[in-house]
Amino acid sequence: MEVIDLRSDTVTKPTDEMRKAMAAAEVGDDVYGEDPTVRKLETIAAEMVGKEAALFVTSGTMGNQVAAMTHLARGEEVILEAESHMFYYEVGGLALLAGAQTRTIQGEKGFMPPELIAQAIREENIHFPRTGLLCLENTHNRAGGTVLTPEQISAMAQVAHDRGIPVHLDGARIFNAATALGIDVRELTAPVDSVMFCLSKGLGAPVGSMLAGRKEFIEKARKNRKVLGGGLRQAGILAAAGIIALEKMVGRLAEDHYRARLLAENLANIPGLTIDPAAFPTNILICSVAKLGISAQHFSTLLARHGILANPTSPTEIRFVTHKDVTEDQIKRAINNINQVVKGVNHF
Ligand code: TLP
Repeated sequence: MEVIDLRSDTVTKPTDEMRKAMAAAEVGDDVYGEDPTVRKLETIAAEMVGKEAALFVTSGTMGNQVAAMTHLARGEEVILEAESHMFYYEVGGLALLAGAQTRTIQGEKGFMPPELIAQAIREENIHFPRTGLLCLENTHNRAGGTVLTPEQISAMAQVAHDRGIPVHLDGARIFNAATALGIDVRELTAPVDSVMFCLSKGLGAPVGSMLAGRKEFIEKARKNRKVLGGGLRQAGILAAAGIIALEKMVGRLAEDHYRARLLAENLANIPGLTIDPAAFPTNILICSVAKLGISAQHFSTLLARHGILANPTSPTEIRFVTHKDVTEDQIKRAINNINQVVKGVNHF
């Protein structure tokens, strides 16, 4: 049976060009700063997001956590959106690794009203922790790949900067955001102090993410990466694929968005499923199965029997993610199979 994997863009496999570049990569010991391919990737990455320096890390989670460890002193408070990846999906790393206390704000599609951020920032008081960091996420995963505009990012960052608080951007899918807006990614990264973005999601590299920021910040971050066991040796093998991800794969993300739109519009026509296609501007869709009268987990199991893989994100919602390894034809077959599953559930 053909399997169409819509669980995540993390499932993408490296391209042939990446595999060839990996095999041919010039390497050295990166802990000594001697891997030319890693250095090249870090230079390209920093340039692309308009920052002084960048650091290759093994995963998005590591990039975010290293950023938090580098910005924060232990016992400080970090402000972040209530559904953000750093709060929701990073295994409590902010508490465990950065020793930080979290203060969440319920946002709207990832946007936190600046006045709520201002209210959450702590005054000086002997009882209070110091607010040490504001984190943003673009695109916002749990909101369904929603996009923050440069104006929204600036408005949020400004409130923190006015009080001397740095801003970190979880930009795991920042190139999806820039693609959806039709702007240079630097417009989205200029207002923040540090940004993490992933090579191994829609961009197709097998492993790795980048953390970018000012030179001194990245030097400190390099040491924090080492603490976590992330000081890699001949990592040029991985960086070689990352370079292709940045140079060749950004331009095709619009295809993933187009396919997500096609899928969303068709799901919207299936009675029993609820989705507003206009709410999902990039490659992530969240669809409610509440009207079907079965749990999202059960629906996911039924889909898997028809070769469609998709993850539940709540008891009533299921997430579909498009990516380079799912063709337009496969999306059409997925629509057909999803329809069959819904018809099988009951009167739908
Ligand atoms: N997200 C994964 C899962 O962890 C949920 C996915 O399948 O979407 N920031 C954001 C916004 C992310 O979506 C992710 C991964 C990360 C950070 C972490 O990246 P990795 O998986 O490389 O640690």
